[in-house]
Amino acid sequence: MKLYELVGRDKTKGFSPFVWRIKMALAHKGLDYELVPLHFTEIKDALSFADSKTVPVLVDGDHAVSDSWDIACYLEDRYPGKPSLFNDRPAAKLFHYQLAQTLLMPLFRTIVADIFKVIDDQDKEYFRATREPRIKCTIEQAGEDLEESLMIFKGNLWPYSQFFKSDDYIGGDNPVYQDYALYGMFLWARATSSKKIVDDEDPIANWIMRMDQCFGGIGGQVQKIK
Ligand SMILES: N[C@@H](CCC(=O)N[C@@H](CS)C(=O)NCC(=O)O)C(=O)O
Repeated sequence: MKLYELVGRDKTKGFSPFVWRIKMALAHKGLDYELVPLHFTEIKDALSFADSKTVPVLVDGDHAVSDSWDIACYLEDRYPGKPSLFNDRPAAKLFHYQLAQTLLMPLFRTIVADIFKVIDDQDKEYFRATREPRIKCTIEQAGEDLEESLMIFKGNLWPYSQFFKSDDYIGGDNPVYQDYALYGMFLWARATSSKKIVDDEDPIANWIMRMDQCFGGIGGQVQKIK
């Protein structure tokens, strides 16, 4: 299997939140794969074979699957004998989409100036041209004026803080797809930004520590950028 991922100047450090959830899902299923690193500006041409303009793309034999949700479903359906990624697939799908607006978007605005620093020079112009319309200001303005987006992000973390006071994983005793989708977002932030986005005493911090230890610590190996 091959998993296409997004990298910055350091080609060994993939940071896409969408790819990280699939790395965790592959580990959950116990499947081996080879990583193919891509810069932003390489994605379109490199993935035209899969008719995709975004990572992750997974190639498994003759099958090329794009989009993180479709990849998770593909893995579940193709490898039913391996541990299941879902307790409840429709609930996981709803979670997948809820995450995008409630957490990923405000976090993106909070760390976009930091992401800009880690991406490769060849990607900077493309990143600015495509991302500034999304955040409706310049990357530099977002970097200076991040209090509001960080406050929205932290406010939207509230249900998770409540949940992890008493529960170890969204999956119950073991993590499932929703844990990986949420965790991927924190790895994205850790790999690109030095900002503190979760307070130490928040129960989410303990869940992140548990997630860091899963599958030989594949996520835990991601160092907070200085
Ligand atoms: N819906 C997609 C979103 C994936 C996505 O947005 N990936 C970003 C990297 S984090 C990407 O490949 N962007 C390419 C670009 O902006 O040109 C999924 O869940 O797989």
